[in-house]
Formats: sequence, C-alpha cells, structure tokens
Amino acid sequence: MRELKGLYSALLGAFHEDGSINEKGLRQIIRHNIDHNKMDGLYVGGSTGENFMLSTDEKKRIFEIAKDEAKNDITLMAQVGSINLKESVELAKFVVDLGYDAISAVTPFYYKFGFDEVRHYYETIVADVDTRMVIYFIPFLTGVNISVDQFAKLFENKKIVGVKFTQGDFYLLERMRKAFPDKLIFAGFDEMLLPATVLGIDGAIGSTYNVNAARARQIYELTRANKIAEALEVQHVTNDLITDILDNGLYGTIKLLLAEQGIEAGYCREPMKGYTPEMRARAKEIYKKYF
Ligand code: NAY
Repeated sequence: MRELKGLYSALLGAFHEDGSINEKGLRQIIRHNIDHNKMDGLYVGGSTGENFMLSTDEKKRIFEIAKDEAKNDITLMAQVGSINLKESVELAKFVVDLGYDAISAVTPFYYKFGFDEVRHYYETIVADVDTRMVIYFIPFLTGVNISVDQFAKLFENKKIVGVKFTQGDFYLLERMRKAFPDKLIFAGFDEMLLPATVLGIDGAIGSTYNVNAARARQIYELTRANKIAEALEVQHVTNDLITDILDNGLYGTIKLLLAEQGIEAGYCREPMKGYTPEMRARAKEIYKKYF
C-alpha cells in the first residue's frame, strides 16, 4: 500500500472559457506538479478543483484524466464528498476501480446535519470500498464543526485513516495530534504550514503548492529539522505571495501564474468570475515579484 504522508497539491481545475474541461491544460498541470514541483501527491476533486460546481460525469472525467496522466508517479487522493450521498458512493467506487490510493470526503454541508448524520455519511461512503478515507474538515466554508470526541467516533472505523485539517485553530490541532497519534493529519492552510508542522502534521494539501511548491517544501523540511528561524523567513515570503494571490482572486490568479510558465491552466468555472485586464496585469506583477 502506498504511503499517504507528504505534500500534496490540491489539483486545480482547467476549463475553457465556455466552462468545458480543458483536458490538455489539466494534463499539463498534473505533469507540472509531478515533474517540476516534485510533489508527493495530488488531491483531486477538492475545492481547488472547483469540484462542487461540476456534474458527476465531469468529476469522473477529471478523476480519469488525473489517473491516466499520473499513472503511478505520485500518490493520488480523490475528494468524492457531496451532499448527494449516492453520488459520493458512486464516485468512491469509481476512483477505487481506477486505482486511486485513497479517498477523501468533505463534511456534508448546506443543511445543518447532526453528528449522527455526518457519521452515517462517512460510514456509507466507505462501506463497500476497500480503501482509506481522509475526512475533509473545512468549517470556514461548510459551517460544520467536529469535536475531538466526535472525531474519535469517526476514527473507530479503521478505513477512516485521517483528516485534512483546513482550520486555523491550533489548540484543536494540538488536541487532535495528542488524541490520535496513529491517524494522519494533513494541514489545509498553506499560510499556516510552519506552525502546523511544529504541531506534528503528517503532510499538507494546498492550492498554492501548484505554483509555490519549492518554498512549501523548504518550510516543511526546515521546520521538521527544527530550523524554525529559517523556515519562518520562507513562510514570510510565502505569506506575502498568498496575500497578493488572495487579493487578486485565489484560483484564477494561481492559473494565471501557471500561464506565465507556459501551462494552459485556463479559466475558472462560472459562477466564479472571469479575468479582467487588471487581474491579468496584477498576476504578471505577482509573477515577476516572487518567481
Ligand atoms: C482543496 O480542497 O482544494 C483545499 O482545501 C486545499 C486547501 C486550500 N483551501 C481552499 C479552500 O482553497 O490551499 C488552501 C488555500 O487555498 C490556501 O491556504 C489559501 O488560503
């Protein structure tokens, strides 16, 4: 079984201006992450992949393209979560058949699901598939919070091996690390990679790693080697970059930065906005400043 620890790029979606999948661009982004960025893994179908705006067939096509392009060159984790539980079950089976190394699922969102419903959701997704599940915990977007005691209940299922922790609450992260030394914890906020690494994460999954992989690797490795002051210098530059990216529009700007490197990352899916001339110009400035 393949190791799941390490640094993953959250794979961007690549779309044509009309919103259809840009397969050529998607393949270029995947290769860039493997050959140039030297990532340990790819997180396919997450927020960064604009997954929640896609049809089931489009999600399947992206899972297929990623596996076809990456083959066994990199660890592949597929985000299959959806508030349509039947779709999640179908996607989980689909990616396991494709040979993905693990699955992940966002907590069910929009309705105020109780914990029993959240637990039923995860148990149902993993029931008929022989794979490892990483819970996608991102309360700032879903509104769903899970306590340490509730995580303990979810982790009773041996197929549920970890959590992608997109949360800035370091007290909770420390409590989780202490309570679950054998579960995998992946940090989900790139701007907090250093402190999360200090607390003993097993890896990280991020959107900005598509363009900022070398600095992310430095932060991760320097921190693990206890060279905190050096790691902090790199985190400072990284956070200047992330602040500029967030100000200009997160996924669109990452795509424009990839375009500066000759990668056809394309457009974002509507209702995410298109590119204004100002946004394109600002992305060029950001590229010159940091790369
Ligand atoms: C996902 O599913 O793609 C992720 O959650 C990856 C983690 C990213 N979170 C989101 C919501 O995009 O990399 C982070 C994030 O973009 C970055 O830290 C900037 O805030």
